[in-house]
Amino acid sequence: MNEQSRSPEFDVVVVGAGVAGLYLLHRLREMGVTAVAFESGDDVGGTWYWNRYPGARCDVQSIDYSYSWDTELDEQWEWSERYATQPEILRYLGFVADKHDLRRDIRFSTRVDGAVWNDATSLWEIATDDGATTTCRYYVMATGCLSVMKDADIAGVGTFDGEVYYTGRWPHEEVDFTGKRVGVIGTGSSAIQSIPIIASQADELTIFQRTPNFSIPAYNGPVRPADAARINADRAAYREEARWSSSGVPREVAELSALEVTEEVRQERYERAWQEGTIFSLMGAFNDILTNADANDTAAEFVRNKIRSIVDDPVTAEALCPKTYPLGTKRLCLDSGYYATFNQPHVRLVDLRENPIQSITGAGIDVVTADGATSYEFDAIVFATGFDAMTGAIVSVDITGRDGVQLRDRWADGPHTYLGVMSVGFPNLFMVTGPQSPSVLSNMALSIEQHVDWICDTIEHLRTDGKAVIEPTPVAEAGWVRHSNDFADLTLFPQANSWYMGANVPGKPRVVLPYLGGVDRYRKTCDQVVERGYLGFEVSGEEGTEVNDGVIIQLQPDVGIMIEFMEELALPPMDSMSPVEARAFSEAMAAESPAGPDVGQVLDGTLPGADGNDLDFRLYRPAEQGPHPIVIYFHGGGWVIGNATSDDALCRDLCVRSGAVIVSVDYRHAPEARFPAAPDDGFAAVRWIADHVDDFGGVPGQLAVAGWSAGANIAAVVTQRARDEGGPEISGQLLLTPVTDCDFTRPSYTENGDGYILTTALMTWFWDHYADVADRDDPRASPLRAESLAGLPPAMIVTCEFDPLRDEGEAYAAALADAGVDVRHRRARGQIHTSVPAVNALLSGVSVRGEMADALRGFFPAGVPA
Ligand code: N01
Repeated sequence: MNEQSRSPEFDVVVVGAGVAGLYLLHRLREMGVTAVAFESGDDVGGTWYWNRYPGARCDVQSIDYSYSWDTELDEQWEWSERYATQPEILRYLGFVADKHDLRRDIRFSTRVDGAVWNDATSLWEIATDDGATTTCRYYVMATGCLSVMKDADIAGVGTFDGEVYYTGRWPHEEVDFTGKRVGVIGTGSSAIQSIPIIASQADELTIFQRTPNFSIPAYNGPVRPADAARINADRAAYREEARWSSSGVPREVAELSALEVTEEVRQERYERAWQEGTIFSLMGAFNDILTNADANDTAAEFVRNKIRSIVDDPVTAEALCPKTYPLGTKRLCLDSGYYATFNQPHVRLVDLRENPIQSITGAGIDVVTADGATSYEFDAIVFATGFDAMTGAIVSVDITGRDGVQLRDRWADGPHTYLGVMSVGFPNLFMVTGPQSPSVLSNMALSIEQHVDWICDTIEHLRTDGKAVIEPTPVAEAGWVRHSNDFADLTLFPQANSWYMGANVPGKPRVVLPYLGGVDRYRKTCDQVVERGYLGFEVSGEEGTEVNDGVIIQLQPDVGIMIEFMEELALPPMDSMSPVEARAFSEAMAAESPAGPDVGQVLDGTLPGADGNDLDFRLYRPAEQGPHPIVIYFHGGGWVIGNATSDDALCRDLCVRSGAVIVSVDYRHAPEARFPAAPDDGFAAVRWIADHVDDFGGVPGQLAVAGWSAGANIAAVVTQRARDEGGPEISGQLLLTPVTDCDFTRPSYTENGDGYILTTALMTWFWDHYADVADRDDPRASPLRAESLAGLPPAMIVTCEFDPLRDEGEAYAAALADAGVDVRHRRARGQIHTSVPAVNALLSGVSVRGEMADALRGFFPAGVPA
């Protein structure tokens, strides 16, 4: 018998008997695998077992925060309120455990202390606090996202002589604060839920607030008839809609920006969201509350005004108003009378930003004041100071994977997961709703079901395939972490010191912990990983090891969404159109695109082209006082489509960011005017502008060229001609995804030839309209083929990872560098040919455009305002 075929005591060990652990046990039993769950509490419930503080409730409606896997429950269990209390939820979980006889597979009052992967046996060895070791093939951490309390990082903790309570470890026996002086530290969800109830009992209540939170009223009561009617009309359909929604709760998706409606409409929507009383309503009122700081501030100010209208004392009201982070980037709270509690005479707020805690003493809490310290004396102190969220419960166990590596060491700089479900070096270890999965940003009950299903299906797949071990590949994991961070970077979340960022725990790495792409996108991705043969996993069994390496999502998140949207529109390919149709089509698309930023002045005019024809131009002048350097810009469009105004948003953006005048000049188009009409016009325009710098408000000697795609081709050609034909002097060339060569054999044409908007077919169509085959080798068509590139001005070249033109742009950058030209090259990760210019439509291109503007500034070292 070889080591691998040794039988473990259990196929699966589960840690935790909360919402996740219970469903896992059920599924595993149905699959016919042996499983045991270890639970440190003495009953089921997990978070709902421990969080018994007064007022504890769910902040997602109970009709949503409930199991969908047992449809009988819908008939057997009726929630008494919209937001059930902790005791009711605990009863529900107990009911489910009884109904499915799950307790027999749970070892209560047993804590898992350590887990070691044995490479020889391919088994996990699980050590529990009763001294036992249990072996298993698969080890599942169903430990919850908010189960390990954060250490109370306050001086003197432990010295208080009175009663001490932690919201996350509330006693099982009733706590009565009647007649007592109580201090509460913290103003997160736990505090906000418990404070009104503690206030109703205590003689005096003092709340110590470091950072105020946004809270909205729950309007708790019976399930609203409209909600009940909706779910009862077709429960299965409702649940399915929830599975494919972004938060795990069916909701209308907002299509408008908060900034594109009138103040009246905005207020009306916010008021409606406020009245709805759900944590999703306000953030979902418009499509940019969590991505645009100005939009967010309109919602934040709405809530601040509500606080000011509820709280009588203006100083207290202002102290309760959050102002240091965007709404929703710290968990929004749902309350029942929280703000009104501060109108009661025996309730006071201590603002720790003004008077920080000095220490906890035997008698109470001392805070620092301008003239020393003030002491507050208490009979009881409640710590509502939060959790080591999302990673705390996982790394609190000594988990040792391959080669003796500890998970907590591997995650020292933040969690590394694939799909939030597994981590490299820890084979057969699964996490339910782990970091980098939607988890806490969604309806947890639903996300738990999705993860449990995925994990159980994977175990089933391995069994039927005769495989025993699964582990993500480093490439897949790194790709997922990057993708998760890319999503976070599109949002305002990184701006807050929240537990989402790990920022509430001193010393914890600051990274966005939950996945921000939404439940629907995440579910689809998990499904795709499976459909693509467990992409990104290494799977092994007695017959050997199979590696299916790869990255599931490589595009920038917003670029991927845009491509999906375009695919749904099923538009005809441009290369199936005539040039006239293609121009009309592209103009119609441009009309739908968001506008660019305001600039100081926009001026339209004409200037003479190469054959004396008029060329339209549009000039963009910065708001700052001139004169300014001038950048002559050539639009994209494959020499066939576009005009002086078609890249308006990009030109505005470049103008604002670079502080230069941008002159977007048109040129004659093919097929009416074929090669070399376009570069001839470009060169004529540059010469003419150089001769009229003063008229354009420019700085003499500060003239650069720029362009996108075919326009970048013209910019590159013009620069070469200026060098060869006696000027003008060009300070620099900014080439965004340039056409530099007529060679279609480079790998990027094959790798990215289809599916990324600009296709190989379309490039072929452009070239065919533009230039005879015999002309294409001409350096005025293919500037890469110039005899020499020496002596050209500095260049910035941007290429995009998923662009057929990527490799020729990079070849040009390399050739310029070889020729001794000062060249800066940026390959824009996850971008496509058309995405970087999409100003105000795609956020991920912002940093690239920032670098482009920096390069322009660098072309003109003196005289550009910073
Ligand atoms: O914890 P928190 P929580 N000195 O971290 C303060 C979920 N939940 O238990 O923000 C002084 O939100 C800290 O101040 P600051 C829900 O997802 C759900 O309330 O760090 N103050 C903050 O005010 C929620 O988000 C429900 O400046 C200190 C508070 O303590 C999550 O659990 C109900 C401090 C901690 O707030 C966590 O909520 C309850 C110090 N040294 C909770 N250290 C449902 O309804 C910390 N604080 C399902």
